[in-house]
Formats: sequence, C-alpha cells, structure tokens
Amino acid sequence: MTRLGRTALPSLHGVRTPAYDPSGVTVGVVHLGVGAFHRAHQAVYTDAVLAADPTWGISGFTQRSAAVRDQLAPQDGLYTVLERGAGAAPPQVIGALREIHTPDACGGPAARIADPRVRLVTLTVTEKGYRFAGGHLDLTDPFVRADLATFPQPPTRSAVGRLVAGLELRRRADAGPISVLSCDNLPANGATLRGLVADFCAALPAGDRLMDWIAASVAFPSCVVDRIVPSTTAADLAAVAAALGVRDEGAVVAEPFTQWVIEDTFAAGRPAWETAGAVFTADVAPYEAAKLRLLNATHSLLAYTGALAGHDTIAAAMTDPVLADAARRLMTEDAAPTLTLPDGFDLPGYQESVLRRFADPALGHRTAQVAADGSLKLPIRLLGTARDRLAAGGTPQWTALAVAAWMVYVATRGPVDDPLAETLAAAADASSAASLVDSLLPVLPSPPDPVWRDLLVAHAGRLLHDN
Ligand code: CS2
Repeated sequence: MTRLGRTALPSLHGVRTPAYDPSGVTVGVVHLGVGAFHRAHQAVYTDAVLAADPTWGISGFTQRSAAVRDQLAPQDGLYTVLERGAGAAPPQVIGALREIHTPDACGGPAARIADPRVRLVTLTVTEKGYRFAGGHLDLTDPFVRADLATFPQPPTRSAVGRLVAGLELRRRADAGPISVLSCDNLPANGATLRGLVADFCAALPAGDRLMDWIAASVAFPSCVVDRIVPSTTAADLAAVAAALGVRDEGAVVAEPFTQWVIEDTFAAGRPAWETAGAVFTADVAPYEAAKLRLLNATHSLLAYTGALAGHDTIAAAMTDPVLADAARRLMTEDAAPTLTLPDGFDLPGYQESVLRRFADPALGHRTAQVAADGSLKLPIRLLGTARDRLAAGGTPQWTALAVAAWMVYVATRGPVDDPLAETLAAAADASSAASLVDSLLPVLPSPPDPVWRDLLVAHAGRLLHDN
C-alpha cells in the first residue's frame, strides 16, 4: 500500500487535508517531545493558522528515540489524526510538522532555537521530563549533570539542558526575544519551567549573564492543555489505512474533545491559535487547578482502582458503578471545595463532561498508560486537594482511595512504569495495610496528618484484602 506523503494528498477522499501547501511553510516553532499528544493537540491548532500565516511551521525533536522520526520523515511530516467517540469528525491530515529530528541531529534543538526565524519553543516532555525534585531542578540527575558539564555543546540529554543551551546560542547570536511554552500537566507550567531554567543557569559558572538575558528577552506563558490521546496501536494504524487508502505510520488517535487555555504573554508574537478555538486569558491558574484536580485526579483514581479490579481501559473501569461513583465523588466532595473557579465556569457541566469522556468506550485508553509515573503525577493531581481539605477540617475520602490504590498497585503489580520504580519496589512493604502506607508515604510529599494516614490505611486494608 502507498505511504502517506505530499504526493498522496490529491488522491485522498473523505479526509480533511492541509488548506495550504506544506512546502511553502517556514519554521517558527521548535517543539521538544513529538509524542502522540503533541501531534493530536498543539500541532492541530497550529495547522489551522498556516493558511493565513505560513511562518509558524514546527521543527519537532523527539526526546530520544528515532521511532517518530522514522514514522514521519518518509511521509514529508504528514500524519493523520483519527477522532474516536461520540461526535467524531472525519480524519484529518496535519502538515504543521515541517521537520522531525532526533535530538542529536543538526546540532540538536539548541542550534534550531538560535535561528532568528524561530520565535517560540513548545514542550511536551511529560512530568518526568522536567527532572524536578522538591520543586527544583534535580542537579543530581545524570542527564542534567552531563548537560551542565558540557554546556552548551551538543549532545544535550535533558529537556531543560536542551532549552537553556538553545537560549545561550540565541543570546550569542543576538537572534532576539523568544517565548517558551510548556504544554505539560504541571501547575503553573510556565513559571515552573522558568524556575527550572533559573536553577540550571545558577549551576553554570557564568550563568548570571544568561539569566539576565532570559529575564529581558524570554517569556514563559503558562497554559492548560486537555485532550485524551491514547498510545497508537497496530489496530489504529490499520483503521487509518482503511479510512485513507494509504498507509500512515505516524497516525494518532484522539477523543473529539480538545481544549487549550493560554496566558497571552508572548515575547515575539504567536500563532493565532484562537482560529482553532484556543482561549487566551490573563491568568490560567484557576483553569489549571480545575483540570488537574478534577480531570487528572479522577483519571488516576480510575487507573489504579480500575487496574486493581482487572479493567484494562478507563472506559471499562467506568462501567463499574462503585468506581464511577468514587470518580464523581472525588470531584464533588473532595476537589470542588478546594477550587477558586474562573468566572462563569460551569462546574456541574465540567464534571459531567469529564465522566462522559472517560466512559466513552471508543477510545480504548488503557488504565496502565494513565497509571504510569504515579510518583510524579500524584503530588500534582491529588495531594494538593488532600492538603487543602485536611486544612479545612475535611476528610478527603476519595483522594485517599486514589492514593491508597496507587500504593496497592505499586506493591502488587510492580515493578511499575515509573522513574522511581526501583525505590518503590524496595520500599513497599505489603505485610499489612499500615506497613504499606508507612513504607510508601515518605516517597510522596504527603501531608503529615494522622487523619490522612488513617484514611489511607483504611482504604489500603480493603484493597489489599480484595487483591
Ligand atoms: C492522563 C492525561 O495519562 C495521564 O496521566 O491523566 O494524560 C490526560 O489524558 C490528559 O491530561 C487529558 O488532557
């Protein structure tokens, strides 16, 4: 079967194709981490602006592997987004990714960031890609140390090292201001990334000069991203081939829902992403807390309790009335009281839409995928709610259920997919519920509160008994 590529475009039917000539697009964005999420989210918004402004093409770098490069480079960077679920639109071929590299190619991302035509760096490197520990850059991390030792020379290994090396080359080249936009599920992702960049600069011998330039020339807007994008399977690729009549090795599958709320504080212009429905606002913090504490927290609850109950997918977990009820109550009883919502935010509508999205069986989003990297995700999604509810004299039952389910998952399903997998496996003591909680609690920045510990022990006891 023919492979998707520029020459195949005219023969495609029933598919949306780029409304511009991809060969006329120049690169204005460097993206770090060209995973499925980037391809189904930011690249789709960017695709919508290129007909009117072809200066915002994306130069994408993988984090390590050559897999995505090998999927997309032979296809002229073109790939399909296949929506699945209620209200799905026809498949869409995206042309926004104009270059795809591994990080060791072409002088690495740093050389690309120093190009004056580039005005924006975006990142989707997942929680663990930021290499933070206790709110700061982990200077003991081997990748971070290697990048500091050879700075700013390639090959760089960490996302922050790559970014800061690029900013240094840009400063030296006098290539002008630039914006850096983290698109990961972190609280205050812009300010957080800026802090990690400052930590990296502080560890450099002459980092002050660079940090001064960054303070004057680089903006770090925060944003909230939302779209469920499972890993692509062989069956998905077969479905795309059947729909297109050509083979597409780089296709991604996503739910129809998509949302992007962005702080409009860019230093060197930005794509008109509002064309595709992005919302620009002065302060994303209320949206971000709502998304992390309502959607992502509930996702993790369903992932761990669902996996323990033998459910392969989030939608299967939602068919269990006990788990669906826990998911609803985590939002209404634990998370909602801790939130300061944006004006006009429809809380009941948001909660219902989260549950509806999770329950849609078309996506096949695996509990194991959402369960990955819990040691980094739980503090961001669940522990803030626990802390706030406890401080208000409340009992965060459902939040405790999610954390206890993670503990039992770690102890009974390990070694888990987590950067701390070895530490967790060595620490977990499942001889009793109390010892399990006491052995794993120190791994998390957990509230030192006896009420919280009692809640965890009670839930862990029930879950251990059932597993
Ligand atoms: C999920 C998120 O894998 C996970 O941890 O909770 O990736 C989730 O699908 C997205 O944040 C939805 O926007």
